[in-house]
Amino acid sequence: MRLTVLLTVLVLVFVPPPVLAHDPAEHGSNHASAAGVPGDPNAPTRTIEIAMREGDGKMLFAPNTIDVTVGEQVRFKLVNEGEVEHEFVLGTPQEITEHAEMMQAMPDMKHSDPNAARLQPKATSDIVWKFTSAGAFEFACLIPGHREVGMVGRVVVR
Ligand SMILES: [Cu+2]
Repeated sequence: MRLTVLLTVLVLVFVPPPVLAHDPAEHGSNHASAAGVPGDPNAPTRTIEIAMREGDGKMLFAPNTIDVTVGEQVRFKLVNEGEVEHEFVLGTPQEITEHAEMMQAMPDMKHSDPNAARLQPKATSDIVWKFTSAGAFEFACLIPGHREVGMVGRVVVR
């Protein structure tokens, strides 16, 4: 009896379920984030518009604080209202810091990750993201100098 259960468990663990073959995450970058998973465009989602702006020596996201519940999917509707290029990168504070260091070394690095977008002035872009665990996450513009003058926001998931 125990052996049968064990064998069943082994089969379940080692046979890849074919339904997962079309998981959207597999088509994107493998640069996953602990902040969650790429969203499903066909699933229910809450839209949050976030403007990118600069002026008076500051650069910012508006709003820059967002509250989300665990398991919720969010469509970030990004609008660059500024005069210069900006980006939006979502992740844990540690991921953002590591990414920022990489950007200092390679300022022209382009992102194709599902948790990031780069916008020319007046451009718009959407990121659909599902927050799967509780915690405090960040979104930031990692173009060198931008985060340092305020271009960072916070997502609290609970
Ligand atoms: Cu920026």
